[in-house]
Amino acid sequence: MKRRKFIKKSGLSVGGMLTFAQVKANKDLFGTEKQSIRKPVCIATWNVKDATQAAWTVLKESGSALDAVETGAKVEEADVNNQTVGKGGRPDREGNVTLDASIMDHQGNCGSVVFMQNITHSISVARKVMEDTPHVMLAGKGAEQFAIEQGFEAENLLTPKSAEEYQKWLKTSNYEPVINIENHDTIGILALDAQGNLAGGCTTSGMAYKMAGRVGDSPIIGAGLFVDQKVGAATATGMGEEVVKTVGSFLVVELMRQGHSPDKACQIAVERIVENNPEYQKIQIGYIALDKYGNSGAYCIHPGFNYRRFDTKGHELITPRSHL
Ligand code: SD4
Repeated sequence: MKRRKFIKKSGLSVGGMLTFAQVKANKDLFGTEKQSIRKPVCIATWNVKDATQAAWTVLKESGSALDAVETGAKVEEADVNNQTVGKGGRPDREGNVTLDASIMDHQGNCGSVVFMQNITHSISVARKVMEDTPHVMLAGKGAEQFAIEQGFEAENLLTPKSAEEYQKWLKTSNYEPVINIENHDTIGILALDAQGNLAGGCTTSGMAYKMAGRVGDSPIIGAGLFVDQKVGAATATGMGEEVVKTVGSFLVVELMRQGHSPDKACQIAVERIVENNPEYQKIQIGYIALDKYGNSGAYCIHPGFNYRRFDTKGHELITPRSHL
């Protein structure tokens, strides 16, 4: 048998070394095995068990990753005890609750809303923008008007608890974002469904007492969220300005494309922020990532960040490594 033919048939290269193609298919740069695809799976920032469970319920009944992330995000948006997402979110410095959200599917379609008021389910409005408009992003009044036209109900999102805290805050009016506030923050959800499709969603009321009109990373495709079916998906929580400056979630996905594991990709992206920011100890950033094989990872600046994972083996709360 000719040498080249033999190599092709046996799958081995000279000296029994793996061919480049095999290395690419089966291992990342650090030798982690990737060939067995674990699906379905979903992960979410922070310990949002109910939200992740709701997403998982969709996935285990062969629902789509897109439906799963929307369903999961909606749980937190409706929960008035979560003061960082949807109804009950902390307001801006004018006392208005303003929401940012984004969603992205396995075909690279995406939609988002920024600085939207009076509509609880911003993730669903983002999905409508993706599916029913020629645009990617709608802002402020335009987003709200579009939502109402689509049948969403307008309601006051400022709950008595958030209003009371805001009144207390007005006495000092200091803008000092709290690290790991309530250990429960912006919700980013990533899913890989039984069909092998990836999707992601991210929803938030943004940084408490931000300037009116401020938009964070969560609705910015590539910053707070990115999905690439050929590689994986990533989402962010924490100080959005730093995530926007480094196009964080896109960076995490590109690092996975280069062969880094989800953990390592998140680490490098966090370190990019740390290197550029002498004040990094004052902020928290957490990334989570899911590759197309169902492997997940995360990294953050401060301890205290975690993420919830559901897959066919059950669910767990994972505490990632941190820079500090
Ligand atoms: C933002 N990343 O608006 C969001 C908020 C957040 O921890 O995650 N806070 O910047």
